[in-house]
Amino acid sequence: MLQSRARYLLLLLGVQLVVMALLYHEGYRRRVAYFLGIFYKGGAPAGLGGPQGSTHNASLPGDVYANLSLIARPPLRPEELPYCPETSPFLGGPIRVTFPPGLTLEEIVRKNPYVTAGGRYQPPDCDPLHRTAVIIPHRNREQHLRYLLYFLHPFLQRQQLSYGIYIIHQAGNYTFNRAKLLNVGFKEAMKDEDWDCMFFHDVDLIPEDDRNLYTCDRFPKHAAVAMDKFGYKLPYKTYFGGVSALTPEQYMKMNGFPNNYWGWGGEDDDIAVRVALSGMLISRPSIQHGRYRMIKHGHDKGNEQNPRR
Ligand code: UD2
Ligand code: MN
Repeated sequence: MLQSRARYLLLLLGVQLVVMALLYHEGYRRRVAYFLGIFYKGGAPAGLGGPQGSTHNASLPGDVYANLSLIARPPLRPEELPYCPETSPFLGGPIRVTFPPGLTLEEIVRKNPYVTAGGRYQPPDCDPLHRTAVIIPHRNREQHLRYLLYFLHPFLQRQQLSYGIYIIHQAGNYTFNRAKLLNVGFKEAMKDEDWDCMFFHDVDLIPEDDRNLYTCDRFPKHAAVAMDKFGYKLPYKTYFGGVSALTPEQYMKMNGFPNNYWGWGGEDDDIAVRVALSGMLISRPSIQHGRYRMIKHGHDKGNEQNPRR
């Protein structure tokens, strides 16, 4: 009797040791992530409507700032933060895009308290799985820029990315060169940090669904697949304009973008040809997620149609 009791206790001790060894092996952060996972399993945090959320109605576009107040810094040191989950609990699906009148940069700063100088952000509550730089070619589009920043900051924060936004401004009045500005942006951003994904982003395109993830894929990604200006359809199969994303490796493999397209048009098709010539395919989000509104505009001075494209 005594012997079998001792054997039972020994077995219990053994099991305990194995469990402890496993937990140690997985590391502290994974353990915390596991417990947070249990916490989020019952649905997204209250009132949030994440992808598994019980209250979310995917057909109703929501306020892009709705979930941000739920993101808070826990009382942990940075190295103690758990990894961010594979799917962010802060996603809400379709976004309502309306342009607030009289919007100022100060208002955008006020609404995005965790963004630091240079348009940089780290999730305060978890260790991000992705680091994305957004490169925006720009000149004389101050109002469009304000609207884009107003939507893009909370959009990226909902995705729990580490990110930086780079505005690449062409000085002077000489003919505009979008693709060359994108090359400049790539080079400058990579001096700052080892980004794992670069988003090349027109200043006038507002994403309309936060499930359109600003992360890179196995192949160069064309993200702006469904724009209002093209009736929410792809205009043609090899179209690569508007918003696209490459890893630094993909960018190097295709030798970047052309520098010699001055003025409007053609550079996006050239980029698509470079992708194909370097033996890569184009990856795209679904037509439901890759939706964008283009802010209406006329032709810019200094970006006349390029006759030699
Ligand atoms: C289309 C493509 C765009 C590009 C362009 C041809 C869409 C939504 N986008 O844009 O990716 O291939 O054709 O060059 O179809 N910009 C300035 N200031 C200027 C001129 C241009 O900031 O004076 C920037 C800005 O980021 C703008 C982008 O360049 O969004 C493209 O220029 P656009 O918006 O005038 O051309 P669009 O809408 O025909
Ligand atoms: Mn445009």
